Amino acid sequence: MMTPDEKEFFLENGYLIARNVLEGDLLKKVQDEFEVVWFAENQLRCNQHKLFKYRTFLDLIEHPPVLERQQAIFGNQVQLLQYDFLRQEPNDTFALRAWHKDFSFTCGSPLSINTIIYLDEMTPERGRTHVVPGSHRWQNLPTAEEKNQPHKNEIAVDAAPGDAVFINSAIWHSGSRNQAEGLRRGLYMYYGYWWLKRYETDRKLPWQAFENASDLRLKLLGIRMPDRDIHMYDPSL
Ligand SMILES: O=C(O)CCC(=O)C(=O)O
Repeated sequence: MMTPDEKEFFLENGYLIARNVLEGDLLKKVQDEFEVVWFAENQLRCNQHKLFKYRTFLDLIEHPPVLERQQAIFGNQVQLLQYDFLRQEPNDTFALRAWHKDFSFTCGSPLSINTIIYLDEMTPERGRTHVVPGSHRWQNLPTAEEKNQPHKNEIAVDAAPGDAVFINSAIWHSGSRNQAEGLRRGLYMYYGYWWLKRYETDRKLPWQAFENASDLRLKLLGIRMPDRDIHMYDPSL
């Protein structure tokens, strides 16, 4: 699912755009159910603690075009760290740029990867995601002056509904303001090594996440470890 060229590009630049990660009936189902879940839940903090109640969104954590690309980087050591929705109405008040790293630890290889699956056409008016290629190798965070300004080396992610961007969580990136007519919606699936702490581990995940859960799902949820513990762990397992 991740060709050697794609992997090289990702490791070098810190991001990778993948087309048609969701398509056809599945894309339509996800777009429709996104709205149902968003309004059924309280429209805020729509993360794994809510999404796992819904089969469609639970199943997506194992969706091969997403998971196999994570496995291309993390092997069998992959865990889901966080999962949520973003839904921006037209004419929202988001900043045009808000540069940040999701995870500030500069390392020779990716420790975690955020995956954004877009549900709407990402045009300049809709407020595309921006990344600064190569910035995953930088130690520094954006300064107060840089934080809300376009960056001279930035790249805008053009995407159709169902396309995704995989971003090394240490890359400088930014969302943007929705100045288009329709919604700006995305699924944010954040994976990393099994020995990283998942987000919000102080709260129990919904029981539906564990119903008939496979070994793979339990590993993705950080419940089952690939080995007894991390000591002398063999990454080829
Ligand atoms: O919505 C986007 O384009 C980027 C969101 C973002 O910055 C993030 O997930 O950390």
